[in-house]
Amino acid sequence: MLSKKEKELLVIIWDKMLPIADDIGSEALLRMFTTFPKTKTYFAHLDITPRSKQMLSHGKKIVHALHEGAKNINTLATTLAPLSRFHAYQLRIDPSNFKLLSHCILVTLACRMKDDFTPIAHAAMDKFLSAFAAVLAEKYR
Ligand code: HNI
Repeated sequence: MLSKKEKELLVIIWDKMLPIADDIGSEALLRMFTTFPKTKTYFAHLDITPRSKQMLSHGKKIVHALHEGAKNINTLATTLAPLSRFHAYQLRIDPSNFKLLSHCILVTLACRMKDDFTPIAHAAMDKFLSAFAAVLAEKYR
């Protein structure tokens, strides 16, 4: 469970990331593809070389979705239902992959935020990403 303070901190962090959403998102994707190569199979139709146009634009979409999630954290399941359905029924992403990308997002933020990535921020973000991933996996039942 996220406390009120943690929820507020998450909105502050994601607000700050919005102007560099394409950087953050594409770095997280690159980390996922490098560290967990099987995830590349879902992106065979895109150019996944570092900082390609498609990597930047897809990365941006991911960060915008996370930002929306942080702003609507009390209604995460309803807010993310369309995105969950899309990943489950259209894209058919194995839900175990959500944890892998979550981890790569966390590492990316740790690198980018430097001293602002406090233990408090780390814990709040970890809880948020776990909740987000769990909701994305919800439509698979
Ligand atoms: Ni995901 C499309 C957000 C995890 C594979 N993904 C999207 C879109 C958003 C998004 C937003 C664009 C939707 C649209 O066009 O309507 N994805 C997220 C988020 C997470 C996530 C926030 C986790 C935190 N996606 C994953 C994972 C995989 C994945 C783990 C596979 C390993 N996603 C895709 C693919 C697409 C996609 C593939 C379609 C890309 C395209 O442009 O064709």
